[in-house]
Amino acid sequence: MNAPLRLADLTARTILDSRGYPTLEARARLADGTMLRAAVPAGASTGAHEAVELRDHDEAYSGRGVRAAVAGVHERIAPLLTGHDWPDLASLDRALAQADGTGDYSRLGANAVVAVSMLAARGFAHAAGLSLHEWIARASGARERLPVPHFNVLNGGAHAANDLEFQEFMIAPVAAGSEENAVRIGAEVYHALAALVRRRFGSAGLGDEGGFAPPVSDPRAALDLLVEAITDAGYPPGVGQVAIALDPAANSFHLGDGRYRINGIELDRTGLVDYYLGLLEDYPIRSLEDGFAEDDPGGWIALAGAAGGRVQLVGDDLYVTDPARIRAGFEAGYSDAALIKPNQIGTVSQTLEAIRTAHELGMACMISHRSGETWDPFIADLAVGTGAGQLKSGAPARGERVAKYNRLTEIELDHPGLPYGVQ
Ligand code: 2PG
Ligand code: MG
Repeated sequence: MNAPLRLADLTARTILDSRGYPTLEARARLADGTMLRAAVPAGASTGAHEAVELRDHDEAYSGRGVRAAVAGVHERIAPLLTGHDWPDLASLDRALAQADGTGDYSRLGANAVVAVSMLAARGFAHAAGLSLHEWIARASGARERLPVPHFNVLNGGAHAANDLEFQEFMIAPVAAGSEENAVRIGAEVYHALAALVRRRFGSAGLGDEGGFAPPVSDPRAALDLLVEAITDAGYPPGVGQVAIALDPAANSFHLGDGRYRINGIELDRTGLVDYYLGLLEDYPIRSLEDGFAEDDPGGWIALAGAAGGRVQLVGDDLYVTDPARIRAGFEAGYSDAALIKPNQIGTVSQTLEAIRTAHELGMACMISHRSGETWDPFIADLAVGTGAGQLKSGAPARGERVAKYNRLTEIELDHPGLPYGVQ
């Protein structure tokens, strides 16, 4: 079933991401004339151990240009990959890693490498006569599943200009029964929230992921808005109904030494665990991501001891989609779930290995976009093909966010009968 891949005319170019900063799009042609494209997103709240993006650090785009990464595709990657057959994605991705030679992709740039790897995955799918999610399911040996979308409708932290320390407040229609219904619920709650925010605050800006950024600083005020919006839209808030998921992204309010500041109040590890327990008591929260900082293992262990089993604990900056870090974190008892972002680790093969590692350990996976996104819906196919059961792609608004949700409903339309829901 694994037909070989032969690429021609592999090129890259600079495009703008959803924040208006440069990112990289790769293009190539297959023997039958088919054109392949892939575009790479970029994070704002990045983990210290992520694969390294190549940025130009010159006068263009405040130093964020990607001309060197584009040049690397033309001068190093294209001569390596084009004009001969590749038997499978793993060997192509290994060749990319060897050509880079640094272990963190800092020579070729993880932005260049992941774009090419995503494009190659599309090529292998095409060569095998499969759609991308079907090919991913075969490559990863998983059973396909439509994920519960986690819509980030209130933004703070590094993604918004308000005073909310918590980065993401998401709604998850876990009982929607179908992707189409989940998207409808997400959009209706988003519009109910828009009306609520307008009534209460006059107007409010948007954050990077399309969620509202009202002038509140207390996470409880944001959670109250969410519950009210779910209710206003006519749905039942509840962990098994329309649930809430949080990504506090605690790196950004970690003062150091296990001390944190939320809404002007300083908390130690025990204080922060108690704070989260209070939120779990009062709100229908099903998932909590990066509740502690990536370099605070004591905090993670304390949180898992107090809240593990009651709420899904997700490691993002903590694991950076790295199979070894996921395994070590699981063995240390940090969390029971991993966030998955291909550009944190650098290739699609390594991303699939991270998901396989997590699933073999009995951990859950949530597939994720980045705060700076593009037209590319790759992660929607990744979520379905790996059967991860959960995906976050920001608000149910703005082209770069809905590209993913609309791809999920397209897959559902084309494959009636695919199961929906968290595993
Ligand atoms: C996160 C992500 C995506 P960023 O922290 O989970 O929502 O943000 O892409 O800025 O790292
Ligand atoms: Mg995160």
